[in-house]
Amino acid sequence: MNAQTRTDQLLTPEVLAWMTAQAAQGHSKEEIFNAMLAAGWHADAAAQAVQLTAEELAAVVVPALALPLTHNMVDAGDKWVEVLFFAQVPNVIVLGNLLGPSECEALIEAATPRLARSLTVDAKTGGEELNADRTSEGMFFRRGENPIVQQVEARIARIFGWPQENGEGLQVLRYGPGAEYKPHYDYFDPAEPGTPAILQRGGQRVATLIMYLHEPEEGGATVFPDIELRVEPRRGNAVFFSYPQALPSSRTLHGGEPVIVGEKWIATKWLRERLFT
Ligand code: PD2
Ligand code: ZN
Repeated sequence: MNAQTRTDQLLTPEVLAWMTAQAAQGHSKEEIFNAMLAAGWHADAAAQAVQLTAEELAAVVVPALALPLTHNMVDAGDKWVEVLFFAQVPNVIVLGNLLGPSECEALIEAATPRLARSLTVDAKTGGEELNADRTSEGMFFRRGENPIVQQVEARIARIFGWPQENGEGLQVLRYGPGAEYKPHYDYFDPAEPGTPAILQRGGQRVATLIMYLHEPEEGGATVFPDIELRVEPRRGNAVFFSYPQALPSSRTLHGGEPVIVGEKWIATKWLRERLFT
């Protein structure tokens, strides 16, 4: 890119041509975005440009409901799962009966001895840090770690048409009274210095599935402030949402409200663009 495009921050034909060529060479939108940052673009302008060209150059493929609906149910192979809520943009789907009670119990039992105060990925370094916005305890299963995990991962892959290999290991979280997860985005912020290192392992997160393993007596809803959606935690149910671009305009800001009475347990599956190792 030449100096002029850097300083006026406009999507000139030259910039579009450069972006088209980058995409044709197989560079991801994150790589194009990072190259633009390195060339002196402001993060907002680069994000806007990447968003526009992503639509023009190629449809961004993200996980989505991949099975036909029959009376609001999908045949997930080993069980029927109910679609309780569906929004197209952002794509948010609430599923009923994704997990059976014994699957929820088995996941809780296997996770319990391994719980530790939750960490989040530190966007500055790519490492992990204690986060005051997240007052739960958690653990990660390895992908395919045990038969229940395998069964759940296979079901998720079928329903959302996304390779199991592109998924992170299942994370189980336990929230006691007062514990919450303040509103955030699940994608890695492209403007943070630690993000390129994180993206080396499977690219961006493109979708989240939060499965409720145990419902509190009061509190603990998952909320999406931008779309005024509130999902009550019900054992066996789940909420899915995708974010084709790592931008606030994805409107996937979401949080876990404080638990008031009882315990809330969830299992979260984050889906990446590519093979997650
Ligand atoms: O527990 C929740 O409701 C919740 C809210 C926001 C979980 C997550 N994010 C997550 O696991 O990313
Ligand atoms: Zn989240």
